[in-house]
Amino acid sequence: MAEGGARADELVACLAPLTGPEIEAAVAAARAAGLLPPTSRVISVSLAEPSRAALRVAADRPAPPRWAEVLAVDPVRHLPLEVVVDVAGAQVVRHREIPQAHAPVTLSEYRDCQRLVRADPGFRAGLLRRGVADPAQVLVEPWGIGDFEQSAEDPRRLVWTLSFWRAEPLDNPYAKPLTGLYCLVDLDAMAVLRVDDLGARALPPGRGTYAADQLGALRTDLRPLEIRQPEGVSFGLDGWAITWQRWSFAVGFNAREGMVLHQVNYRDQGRVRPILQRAAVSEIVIPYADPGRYEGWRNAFDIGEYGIGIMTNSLRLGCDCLGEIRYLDATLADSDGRPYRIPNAICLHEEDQGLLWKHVDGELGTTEVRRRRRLVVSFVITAGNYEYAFYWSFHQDGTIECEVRLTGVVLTSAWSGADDPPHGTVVAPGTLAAHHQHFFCFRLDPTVDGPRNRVEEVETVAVPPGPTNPYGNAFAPRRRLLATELAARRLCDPLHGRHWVVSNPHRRNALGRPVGYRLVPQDNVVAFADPQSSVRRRAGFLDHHLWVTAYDPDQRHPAGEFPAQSIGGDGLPRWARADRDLDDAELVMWYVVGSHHIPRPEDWPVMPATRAGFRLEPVGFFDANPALDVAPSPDCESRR
Ligand code: ABN
Ligand code: CU
Repeated sequence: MAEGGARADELVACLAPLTGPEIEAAVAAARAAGLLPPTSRVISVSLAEPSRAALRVAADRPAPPRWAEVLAVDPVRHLPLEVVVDVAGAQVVRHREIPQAHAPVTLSEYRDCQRLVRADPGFRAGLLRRGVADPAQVLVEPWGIGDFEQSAEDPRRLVWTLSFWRAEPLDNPYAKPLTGLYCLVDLDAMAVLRVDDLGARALPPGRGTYAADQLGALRTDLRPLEIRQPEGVSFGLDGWAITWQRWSFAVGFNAREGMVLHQVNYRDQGRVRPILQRAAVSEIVIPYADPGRYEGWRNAFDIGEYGIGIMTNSLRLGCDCLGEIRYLDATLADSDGRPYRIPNAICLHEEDQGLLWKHVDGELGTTEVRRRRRLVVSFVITAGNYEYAFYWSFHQDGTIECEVRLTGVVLTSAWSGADDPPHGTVVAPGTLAAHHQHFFCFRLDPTVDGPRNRVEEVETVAVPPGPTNPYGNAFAPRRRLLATELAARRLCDPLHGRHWVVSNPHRRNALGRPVGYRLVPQDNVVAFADPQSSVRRRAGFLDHHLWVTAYDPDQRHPAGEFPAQSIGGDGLPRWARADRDLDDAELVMWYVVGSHHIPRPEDWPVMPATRAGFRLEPVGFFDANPALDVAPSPDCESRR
């Protein structure tokens, strides 16, 4: 760092999420400048993150100023508004109105829409036809309408609603789906446009009970399992900056993506080596397979249409997280632009994860064995019926692991047809859970030992038998440079061990090879909806599991900035058409992982968590096993 440059801790601080006073100052400045009309509703107030270039020049200049991005919707003019404010100076830096875009649902709109629908006479008549007298017992879920029902020129913000009945106040509402009763709501005018009653179906008889205090006898044969760290945790937490073993990184949080990781570095023999500039889940989409009227519209974009930061849970010690835990609180803005806190939004803890490495030398009679410990940073969201828990883990061998656990309650319809319906599973009497898929698009900004990287695809092929392979046993990895954006749109191929290596052509390890990290897929699946279907057009990123793009600070979200009601084509498919050069460039990798869900009775009434994810593993980044110097655990000194 040059004289006068920002210190590392100042660079981390400039990526920290906005504080409550900063949110207040930004909204006040936007209002004072007349850029937030009184009728406007605030969607989010988030840190306007400095670009990679701004962070780079800060190495020899003061840290970039903190800017807030105030995103609001003007429901009268049907426009999203964006105001960027220099927080310290209370100055508007830039602002824009975004025509032809539909803003996501705000927190207040979500609740107001529920109230509105419950009070609607047409909806109430539909409830009565289903034997439901009290609308207060009805759960109403506003769902993004996509490009159904509306022309592209129609600027109104529409949602449609699904509803479910709590027959008793503490019941699981998804046990009584009010199938066939749908409302179309104009969020801007906050008015019910239409109630469609396609005919009542008999409600399932069950209650879908899962709460401990309603289930009766619970198991009593588990003895306590305690996780204790009597000398405290081994990680350091300084504001939003985290250090553990050789790792350092900063945590961020925003209303749209939830938790974000910044500046993931590894200290290697005194040298701080960058690996990722940024990592976050950047879109979630759930295409459902039921072709029925309205059922065929279900395909939530939980990030772009709502925001998963605002869906983030407050975690509880001993419940969500076990052991010696540290939490970070999140601060977001409500629809009036006032800050509010989500206590314990992010959980940090260490975990013993079994073996790290071991060898027994039979002749010498020696055993060397090391336990694997990892640092886990996590947050959990509730998106209507589902929970998604996101875990980012840092390992002692240089691995970064990202795991999503999917749990919660499957989305249901009332069903009186065949026992073996083609598009779903009967999970309980009269209760149909449609087949569906959950896709997560992760955005990873690699900086493997420096800002300029390249990505190669590696897969293993059999060598044809012949003079160079006389025993027919040979096989070899094949590497192929993904040189441009169109060439870098790839699918997984687990049968050939396909993975992608991001490397730095300017830095070599002790063996003379470029240093790299590989993105290793785990279970994955293709999207089955037709390529011309609404959801596939709007979530064009589903066409491939891997995309690599040239870094552009304005290309942030894989289905576009405003996927709500989009007609499709924006985001990754559009950017990749530029076919920019990716060799030795500032890159962004986008990994799309699908969790395929053909529901089973065991998923009812609440799903045991399933997993989806990927790993980033060093490949020639180090000269040898970087976890060699992990000490044996106290009970396990080397044995001779
Ligand atoms: N999964 C769609 C959704 C998101 C948030 C709230 C309700 C429903
Ligand atoms: Cu599912």
